Amino acid sequence: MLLKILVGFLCGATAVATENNTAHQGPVPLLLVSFDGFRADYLQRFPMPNLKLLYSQGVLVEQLTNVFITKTFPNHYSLVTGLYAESHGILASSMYDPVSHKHFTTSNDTDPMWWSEAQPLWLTALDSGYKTAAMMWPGSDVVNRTATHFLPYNSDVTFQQRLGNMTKWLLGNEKEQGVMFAALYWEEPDRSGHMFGPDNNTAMGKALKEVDDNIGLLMSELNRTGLWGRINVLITSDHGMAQCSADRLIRLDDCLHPDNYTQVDLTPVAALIPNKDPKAVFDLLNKCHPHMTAYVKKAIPDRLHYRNNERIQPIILIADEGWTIVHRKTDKLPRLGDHGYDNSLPSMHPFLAATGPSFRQGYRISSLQSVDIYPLMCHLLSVPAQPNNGTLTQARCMLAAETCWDVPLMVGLVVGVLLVLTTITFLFRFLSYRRPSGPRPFQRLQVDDDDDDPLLE
Ligand SMILES: *[C@@H]1O[C@H](CO)[C@@H](O)[C@H](O)[C@H]1NC(C)=O
Ligand SMILES: *[C@@H]1O[C@H](CO)[C@@H](O)[C@H](O)[C@H]1NC(C)=O
Ligand SMILES: *[C@@H]1O[C@H](CO)[C@@H](O)[C@H](O)[C@H]1NC(C)=O
Ligand SMILES: *[C@@H]1O[C@H](CO)[C@@H](O)[C@H](O)[C@H]1NC(C)=O
Ligand SMILES: *[C@@H]1O[C@H](CO)[C@@H](O)[C@H](O)[C@H]1NC(C)=O
Ligand SMILES: *[C@@H]1O[C@H](CO)[C@@H](O)[C@H](O)[C@H]1NC(C)=O
Ligand SMILES: *[C@@H]1O[C@H](CO)[C@@H](O)[C@H](O)[C@H]1NC(C)=O
Ligand SMILES: CC(=O)N[C@H]1CO[C@H](CO)[C@@H](O)[C@@H]1O
Ligand SMILES: [Zn+2]
Repeated sequence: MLLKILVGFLCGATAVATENNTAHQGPVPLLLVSFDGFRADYLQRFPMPNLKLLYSQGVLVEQLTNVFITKTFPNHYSLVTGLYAESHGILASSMYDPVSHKHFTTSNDTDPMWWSEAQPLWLTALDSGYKTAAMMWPGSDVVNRTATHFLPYNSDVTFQQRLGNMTKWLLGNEKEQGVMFAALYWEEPDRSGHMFGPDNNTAMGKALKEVDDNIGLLMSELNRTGLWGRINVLITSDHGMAQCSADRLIRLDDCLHPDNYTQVDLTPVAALIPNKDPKAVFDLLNKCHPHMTAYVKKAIPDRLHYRNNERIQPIILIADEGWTIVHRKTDKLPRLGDHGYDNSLPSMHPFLAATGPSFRQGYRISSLQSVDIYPLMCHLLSVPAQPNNGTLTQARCMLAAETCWDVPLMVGLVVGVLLVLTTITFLFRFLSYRRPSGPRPFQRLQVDDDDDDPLLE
């Protein structure tokens, strides 16, 4: 009976909340911004006033579980395809393709064959008849097919210049319609994280102040041009950053002469091709160091989703958090901060902030899979999603037009209300029992009308 009243009350609340559904107004432009290497806990460690203002008017996802390996290129392609690295084909910053015998590096990345195992959202949205733009996003300057607007990668182009061009593309002009989907990339705080290490508060404080200033610039530029509040904005990142140390080096040459394998990638995830006797090579690497795990390709754990692709080499070595793989005794620590490690590590996780007419205001969720952002973006743009590894199940809770119960909160509420009502009932019965006029047998307290309650089935 009590449950029925409660359910009735909740349904009423649902109806009120969904009354002003803006879905019929059609999609609004979407701007996706990535600040490379923005570790989730920077948000707690540094002030970030502009970013806080942005998500206070929208949604914050405190941690994104990104994809393995936790490097820039794989994760940026996952954000715009919703696929794990094994399914989109961008598996690392250094790759070798055994079919074409080609080599990929981040500075030689424009051969379309590397990118053609998946289709990024700026192309899918183009096929839906929209104009799109991709500014310096990995894969955006691939030669045989691009977004409507892009610029070839050039780290000398400032954030302000990237933003200025992007705003122009979003606005459009008499001749050219504005873009519906825009992706914007910026190198910080990744660059500072590598150089100084994420634990250096002085250096990271400075880098994050600059990032926050850039977010302020973005908000004021969108405001100035009348776009703020009319478009949806997502601010996110590809991965976090771990502190490295000269005391945490793994020297491969101590275990095995480098003549025994061909190296495709080195740290923190090494990709190696044994030259001969794969078993002997693997055994030596397997017992090489307590802070490094070796896998033959077929034994790479399912949860990493990093096995089913030609471009994954026969042996991979995964260093523990904060450890660096090098070759010789004389090799120095290459970077004070690094990423690429296991994607279950919180230090590898980025965040997501969202604001705009489609999003709830002042809402928070603790975590989301980064592959879920793609189906969310397709939903926002009403673009048919390509096959992907994400779902809308959790991400839809971020949307203003969706009703989505926070399960722990609702369970707490239901239990709380039941407790209060039960207490009142008992008190009432107890008091009437004590009244000399009508004492009642205690058995009457047992509730017997719950036979047809759907919630109890
Ligand atoms: C619904 O939203 C629109 C636009 O935000 C607003 O103009 C209108 O007053 C709202 N309607 C109700 C019933 O709240
Ligand atoms: C870039 O990679 C292609 C293969 O994809 C190769 O043919 C070419 O030589 C490489 N260029 C440089 C400068 O390494
Ligand atoms: C671009 O190149 C890829 C790989 O070579 C190919 O699969 C794809 O069809 C090409 N696309 C266009 C539009 O030419
Ligand atoms: C667009 O970027 C170029 C650099 O490629 C820069 O010179 C130009 O000023 C930018 N445009 C705007 C409007 O900011
Ligand atoms: C932190 O970074 C600053 C540069 O911003 C540098 O001067 C300082 O030595 C670094 N501190 C440590 C402990 O590495
Ligand atoms: C946008 O501009 C208006 C008027 O100048 C100002 O009141 C508002 O705070 C600005 N909003 C943002 C998010 O910058
Ligand atoms: C990810 O999605 C692709 C495309 O639908 C599919 O081929 C692949 O099996 C999926 N991976 C997992 C682990 O479900
Ligand atoms: C296991 C294995 O193949 N070891 C070889 C590694 O390379 C050195 C130097 O070329 C050889 O002497 C080892 O036999
Ligand atoms: Zn990096």
